Amino acid sequence: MSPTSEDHEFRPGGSGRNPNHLEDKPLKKAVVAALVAVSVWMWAMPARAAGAQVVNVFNWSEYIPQSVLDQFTKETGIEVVYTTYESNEAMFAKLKLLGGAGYDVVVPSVYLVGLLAENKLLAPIDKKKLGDLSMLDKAVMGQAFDPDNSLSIPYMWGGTGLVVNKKYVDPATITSWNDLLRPEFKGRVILSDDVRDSMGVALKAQGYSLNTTKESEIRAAYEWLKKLKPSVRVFDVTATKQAFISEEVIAGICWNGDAYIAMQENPNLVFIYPKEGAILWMDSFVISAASKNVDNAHAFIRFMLRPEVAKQCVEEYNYTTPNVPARKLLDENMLKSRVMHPTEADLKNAEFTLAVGEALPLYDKYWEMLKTGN
Ligand code: N2P
Repeated sequence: MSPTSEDHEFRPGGSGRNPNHLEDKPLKKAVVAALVAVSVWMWAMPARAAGAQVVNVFNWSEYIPQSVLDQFTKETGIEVVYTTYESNEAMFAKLKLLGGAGYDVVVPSVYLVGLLAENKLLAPIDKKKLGDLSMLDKAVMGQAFDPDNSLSIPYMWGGTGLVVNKKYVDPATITSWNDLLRPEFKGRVILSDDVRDSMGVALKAQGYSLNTTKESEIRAAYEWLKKLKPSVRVFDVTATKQAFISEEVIAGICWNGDAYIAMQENPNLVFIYPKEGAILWMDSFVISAASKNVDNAHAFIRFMLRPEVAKQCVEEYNYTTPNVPARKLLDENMLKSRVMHPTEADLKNAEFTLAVGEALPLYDKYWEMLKTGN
């Protein structure tokens, strides 16, 4: 996918202040720092072939190129049995049902790592088997949910923002999540079929933290989404790019990697980080407690950490890698893209999606009420 100059068209939001945005400060500060200062070390480490010949990888769809999986098999002789999911919740339900059996490597968002661990679904990661980890941005390592990274190794992070089609609206007038409610978008809005993303948008739109545990605020998010629902054409995460490219939808929420790709295909699309703050997430490699191929799982993660491999994943899916030397290998257009690499100002008021503990069932309850029309 080769970037065009349109990729750089970008509309940051305003500078509204949100008193609730600081909960995730360490991780957010970290990634901002990471984007600003890129170090220069080089790293390369061959993956080690292991005895058994298979690794079962359970991952988000469209997140690791087939060519990367093939290269791993070619080098190690380990076959990758690859299955995908479309949401953290679907992945969690499946792991819980099976006690993690049949899976070796999984790639949850960080807000799920604690829950997976509490449910005894994670095996410890032996960092010695991963070799040198210094290529990973220190800023995103050692976060509160896994202080010594003994359970999770960062893979990719990204942001959820607004996409609008400038054929139908002047993007200069779009600065807020609340702009989704504008009458000209009626019937042409796409929302993420992802509970924390869409509830997060509704919380941010009203100036709340997207990690709130207060029922009154979670309920207010549901009410906001209910108001928006007549405008919504589709809730989706797999066909989002296509819906924007074909102009079936003209406004909505979108992961930045998908937005970057859609913008190459349809130059009328514009990506905006709303002034109330974008939604950030980070996905990490973990090993299933029931893994029967623990050495192969480590070999796979180790392979994925090679800068040359991480670079291929970024080039294909356009999210941000915590692998510092991999960033140095990227095409200049990608490095300059504020869709892929937001500035500190773009991330003003942004928050990482973190665990909400016992409030999670409340999110699920209101999300189900919304989807079923109650
Ligand atoms: C890419 C998956 C993005 C993961 N298709 C969002 N956490």
